[in-house]
Amino acid sequence: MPTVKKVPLAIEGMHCNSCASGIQMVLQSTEGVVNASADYGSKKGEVEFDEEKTNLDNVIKAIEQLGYKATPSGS
Ligand SMILES: [Cu+2]
Repeated sequence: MPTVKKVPLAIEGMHCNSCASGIQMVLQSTEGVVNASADYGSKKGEVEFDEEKTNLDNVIKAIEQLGYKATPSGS
């Protein structure tokens, strides 16, 4: 049974809407990620991933490889 976890993210370093859609695209093509979104205006994002296939560290690393900084946000 898949265990999907949803984590809100605070994302630093985005400077336009295409940054946000770039992050979104890369996350969505990352193994184990079920759904992802990023929003330039609010500097926030959200990722849903299958805990059996990946983990939050991998998701954050994928964002860092693009040159942005992501931290899980409380709400
Ligand atoms: Cu940009």
